[in-house]
Amino acid sequence: MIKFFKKKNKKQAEQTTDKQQSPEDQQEASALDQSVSTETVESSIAKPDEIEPTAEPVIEVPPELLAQGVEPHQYQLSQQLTKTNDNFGKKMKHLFSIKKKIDEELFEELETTLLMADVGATATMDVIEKVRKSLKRRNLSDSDAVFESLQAHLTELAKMVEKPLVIDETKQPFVILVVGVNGVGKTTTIAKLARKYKGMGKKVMLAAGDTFRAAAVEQLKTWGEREDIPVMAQNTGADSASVIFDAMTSAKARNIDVLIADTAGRLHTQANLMQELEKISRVMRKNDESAPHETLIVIDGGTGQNAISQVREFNKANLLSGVVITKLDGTPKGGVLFNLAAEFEIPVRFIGVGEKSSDLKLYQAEDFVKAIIS
Ligand SMILES: Nc1nc2c(ncn2[C@@H]2O[C@H](COP(=O)(O)OP(=O)(O)OP(=O)(O)O)[C@@H](O)[C@H]2O)c(=O)[nH]1
Ligand SMILES: [Mg+2]
Repeated sequence: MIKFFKKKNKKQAEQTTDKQQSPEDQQEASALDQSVSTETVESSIAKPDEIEPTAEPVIEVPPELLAQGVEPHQYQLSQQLTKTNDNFGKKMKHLFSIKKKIDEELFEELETTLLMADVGATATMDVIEKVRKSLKRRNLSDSDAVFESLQAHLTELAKMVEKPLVIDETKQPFVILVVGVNGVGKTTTIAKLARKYKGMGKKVMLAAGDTFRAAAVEQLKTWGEREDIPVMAQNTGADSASVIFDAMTSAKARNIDVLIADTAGRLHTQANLMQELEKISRVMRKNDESAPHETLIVIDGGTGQNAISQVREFNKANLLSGVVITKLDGTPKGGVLFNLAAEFEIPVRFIGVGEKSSDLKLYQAEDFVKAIIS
């Protein structure tokens, strides 16, 4: 039975190019609908003893910083982004401490520091040009003014992509589709998001749309157990679009507020796998024509320039609505955020700063810039 649905799915999804539902589409949707009760298995939500719940970390700000008015969340973020700060903020501070006068050499050094932190050529040139102009306009000539101006213009750039994800409560469920290349942190980010929204009092469900590897389904189920969140899954090798479609139907029946769907990692250069993502979105629209309500691309913060080609390729069909940059705790190259901001207008929704489910931060431009250069 499931084979029949899969074949039908593929053929129809390839033929469907618009959002309107043809009689065949409706038939397919109803066929998928019927498969829910027979093919979908829900993971146990009992908490196994061996899994420790992730407690919220206690943040202790050193007294001297507390006295300077540093807030706990800002201190914590600086600690988490310390590698980028060492490679970026500290280098700049050092540069400005040894060079008090503004000259071409200072700008060159500045340019190198920005490029080394993966800020990217476009953003680097743009920011340096703006710093030069603003110093000239205000007739300033000491390097402290350069530092302040630099911070202001980087913040301006970072703010261009600051647009938090708002869960539209009229959508039930609000469906988040998570995509990206292999190993960037998609599944971990899903667990983090699930925890965040559950903590906000929402009813959350996960869909194991990565049907490629057996371990992928197990990984999501383990997170579900750990966070006490239901996971809708089918067998390895099942059609990813059908799994997500079925999960949407089930979520609707259970009044779930937020459904987050995992997908298999894929190289942005694999055209057939990229088309599969378009198919997933098309099939989701057969269930709810406004879905997915958010398509998040997960980018590994340490990827460098490759992040740009990943976003470009994944966005070819204009599917992306948000970005999550992960692993910023482990990279000195957090400047990639500015690179993405200068190249695309896609909002950065969250940043990942560790492996635990509590290690997800809402992206806030000012806090981010302060954490990496202060
Ligand atoms: N340090 C750190 N590690 C992270 C972060 N996010 C994810 N990871 C780690 O990155 C590795 C890959 O994470 P997954 O969530 O499995 O990545 P994925 O994109 O789902 O991988 P595939 O499904 O294989 O494509 C795991 O070891 C995670 O613990 C983060 O923000 N910081
Ligand atoms: Mg995964």
